[in-house]
Amino acid sequence: MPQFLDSRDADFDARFAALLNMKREDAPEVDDIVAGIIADVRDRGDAAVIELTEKFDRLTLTPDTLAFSPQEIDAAIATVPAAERDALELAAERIRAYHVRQRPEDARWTDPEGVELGWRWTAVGAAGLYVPGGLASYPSSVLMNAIPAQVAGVERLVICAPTPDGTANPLVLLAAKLSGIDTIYRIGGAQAVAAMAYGTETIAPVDKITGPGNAFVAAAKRRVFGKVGIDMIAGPSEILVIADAENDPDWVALDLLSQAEHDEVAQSILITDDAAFGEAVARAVEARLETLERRHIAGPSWRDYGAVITVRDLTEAAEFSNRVAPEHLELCVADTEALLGKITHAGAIFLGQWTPEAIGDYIGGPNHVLPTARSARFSSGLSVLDFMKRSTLAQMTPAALRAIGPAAETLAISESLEAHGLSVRARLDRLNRE
Ligand code: HSO
Ligand code: ZN
Repeated sequence: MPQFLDSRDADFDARFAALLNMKREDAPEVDDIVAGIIADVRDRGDAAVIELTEKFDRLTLTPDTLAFSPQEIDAAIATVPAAERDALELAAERIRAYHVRQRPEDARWTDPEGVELGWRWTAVGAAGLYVPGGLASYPSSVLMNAIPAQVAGVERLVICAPTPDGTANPLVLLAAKLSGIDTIYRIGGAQAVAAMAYGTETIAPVDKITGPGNAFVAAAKRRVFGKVGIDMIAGPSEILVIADAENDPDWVALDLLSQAEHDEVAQSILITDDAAFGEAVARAVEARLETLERRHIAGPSWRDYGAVITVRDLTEAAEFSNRVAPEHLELCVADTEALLGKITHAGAIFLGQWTPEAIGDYIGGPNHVLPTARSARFSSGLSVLDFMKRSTLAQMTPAALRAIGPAAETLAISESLEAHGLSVRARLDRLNRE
């Protein structure tokens, strides 16, 4: 059974706080091992990567076979059934169209003192995308990471995707091809992250590494941060549904289960203003759990971390949702716009009962790489901007320097930075002589 909370209950505040602070991730202590792997790859390059791949993935590679050949990629892609190919192509198109709109504008203006100011955006030079092997090897995540990079204008885009025992996922290769990936290396783990960050004889280093991975990959990304940029470290998935009684309990149950099935420590929460509806949803979840293929994952997630919260009204629902700051938020209410106006923290918001969260995972257009573990309070999902950076621009004229230069000189003197002050004064003196 999930937890049932009611905002009218005396112990509500304490129980809600406990729900917020629930520890769902038990990060294993892998940092020392990862440090060793990174040092080894930095020292010995390809040789280390090849040895570690043999050890962890039981796959024997040479520098020439670290990457898939174009023939191997095409042969694998040819096995993808037409329906899946079409679906992936539609997804890629829609994700691209959405992300094109995120391209930022440069700006340039002249202020009242005559100073020309502005900024301009440029793309990261090279990006590396990590794709996990095994259960969480999602083609949709390849699109979600690679397309924003491509739209940003990243020139070189590579993937590292481990192929334990040599088995590659053809859909991952197709997704890579659809999103403009240049090279796919069949390596994984901390060794792949180290190779992308520091480079080897065969693998050219990149400037930014994104994509999900296991504890080793996460620890490696943390360690190479600074040498390269990284995206956020993704935690287990979360969904919060705010629903009134005018919903089909089975639909809401399935939406809750759609994230519960990702991970035994995923969290699904329902907030409703109708207690009987909440109970109906909980019953529908139990009924679905009897046959769901992934019931061994979704069941524990729902029972250990799931919650049904009854509130007095939708204003209260928004308030509690904001405190959770969920990765995914569904607003299944009659007046979605009114409720949306009260929402301040959520990674991705799905409006109305015809918008299951799974649409956002695959085909809607917005990104599915989103802030977890309440980090939607201060961060956003992956976007084109994550693969770009902004240079500021300033251009003075003699008149502008006369107007604002003396204040710079004053501040420089007050900070005891003489050369700073003199760099301004030398120019002002020349103007005064002319
Ligand atoms: N909901 C997951 C992403 C995903 N779902 C991939 C299906 N495939 C994390 O936001
Ligand atoms: Zn999902």
